[in-house]
Amino acid sequence: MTDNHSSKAQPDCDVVVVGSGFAGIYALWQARQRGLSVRGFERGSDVGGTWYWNAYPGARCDVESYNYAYFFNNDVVREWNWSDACAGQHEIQRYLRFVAERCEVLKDITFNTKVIAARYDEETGLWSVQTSAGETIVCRYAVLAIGALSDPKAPDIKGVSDFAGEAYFTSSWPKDGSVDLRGKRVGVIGTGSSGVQVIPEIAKVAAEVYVFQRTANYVTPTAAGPMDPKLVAALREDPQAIRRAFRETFGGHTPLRMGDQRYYDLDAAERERVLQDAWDGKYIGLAFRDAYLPEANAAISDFLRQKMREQVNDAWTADHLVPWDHPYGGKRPCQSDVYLKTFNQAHVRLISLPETPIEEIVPEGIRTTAETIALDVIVYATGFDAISGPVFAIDISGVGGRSIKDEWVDGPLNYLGTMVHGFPNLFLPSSAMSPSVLSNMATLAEQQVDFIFDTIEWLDQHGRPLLHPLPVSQEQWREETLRYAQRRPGALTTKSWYSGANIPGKPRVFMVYTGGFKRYNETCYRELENGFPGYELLAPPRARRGEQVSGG
Ligand code: NA7
Repeated sequence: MTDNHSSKAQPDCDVVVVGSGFAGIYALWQARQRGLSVRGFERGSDVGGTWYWNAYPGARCDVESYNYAYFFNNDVVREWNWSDACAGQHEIQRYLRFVAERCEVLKDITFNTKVIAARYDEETGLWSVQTSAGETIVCRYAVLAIGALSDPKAPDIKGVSDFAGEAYFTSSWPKDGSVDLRGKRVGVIGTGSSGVQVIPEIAKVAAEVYVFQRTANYVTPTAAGPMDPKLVAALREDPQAIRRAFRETFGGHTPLRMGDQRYYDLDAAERERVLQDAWDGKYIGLAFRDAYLPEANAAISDFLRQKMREQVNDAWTADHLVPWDHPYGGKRPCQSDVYLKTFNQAHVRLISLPETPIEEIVPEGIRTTAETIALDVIVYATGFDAISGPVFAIDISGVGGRSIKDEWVDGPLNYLGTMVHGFPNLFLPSSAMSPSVLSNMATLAEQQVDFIFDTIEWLDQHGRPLLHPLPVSQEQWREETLRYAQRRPGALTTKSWYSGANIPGKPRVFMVYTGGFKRYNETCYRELENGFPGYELLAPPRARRGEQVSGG
């Protein structure tokens, strides 16, 4: 039952889940498992979240399929066959559809519907969630499983709308097969993971390709390829053991390969051999056990620059494709076996924007300070307003009508990456200050959703109080996040989307908790086991005492 009245004393359902990516699908399933009534909303026409929208040619996950998957359900693990060790976008989206069907959550999702606002009502202690279809749903708990990379960054370039040709964004690539780049002159702006993946695909069919690069990125070999049958068998044997084991690790997964020697235990020749082995074995970022130490990181960065240069024939192009401004890991490294070699083709040209910046996009193409490049198509691979952007895309107001935008004017502030002071019973999985994009997002989705629904169950068993973190817990959590970031080479010195530096005017706050998955998980559950000492429990408002919704 729904209407447009936002101050109802009784909820329409227990939980609203926004988004149907990894976290959203699992949240819908968890709600049903725990006997809660739930409504899901998804702006796309199918499940998948990030893996629904980023349907550009070449899109692929840089985490191995074996790790980047659900483990909560043995049947799902045993029935699904990954065709690739690092699955592509189509396969991951099909997988998420399969899980949603298998777990019977599709019936709870309203597709093609954006959630535009979520307002907390202090009288009732309930949330009113408003959709683009004009519906308002009142609920006890709101779970915004809206992802970290779901709010595309607007291209901050003059004249974008003046271009007379076709324009596409990697972040919302048409899914109907209508894009035909054969024989066309194509300009690509952006050389992050999306650019690095899409450029070789475009070069296969386009007549001319111009790559507009502002910052070069590290590009390492991909682990894509056939799945190892032995690994598949091991996965299926005891999925729950794997699930438990992942939560005991630093990154929420067990890399298939990693170096077992320490940089400091080796001499120069041994280090070179270890680096070469790691390059050949496709685990260069984890070449040493102490790869996180600055000197080991510098050795990896230098080695990578050399390996990258070797793949490019033209000296000027090679020089410019190599990153000099940040250490390995300062920005998200890219993976591709073919990207750099693509520049050896005569019809592919690198435009280095630090030397010849884009002045403006004009009807016939892109004008830099040096020339006007005529184009039929522009592809924007310009990234996202990451992590906090998706939160701001919804008009969220809490206690006293305070908007989350105002609360986060100096950068995101929350506790354990899931809850914000002044926004009781609102949960933000995959948001700021969680292991997020620097961990295995699939494991994180399961862990955060488990923690959220364990919290909800606890609240329901304790008289349904309202829960939000104490301000001091948020401050301490932000400090802890910063403390760990300081230990990470390049984290605080690199202009990356991890710290909001890709968005003009965005506060520079490192938004990812890098204390490790194990520590994160333990901290969450310590709160729950001790009755939430880092939070404030508010008595349930009189208006909704005794209300019964579950099981709808
Ligand atoms: P990224 O990694 O944020 O990359 C965006 C790219 O676009 C990056 O090279 C930017 O250069 C470039 N960019 C952005 N705005 C402009 C303008 N105005 N002019 C020129 N170049 C621009 O996004 P992706 O989609 O590639 O990857 C996102 C994540 O998805 C990735 O990290 C993986 O985790 C998966 P910059 O570096 O800012 O100088």
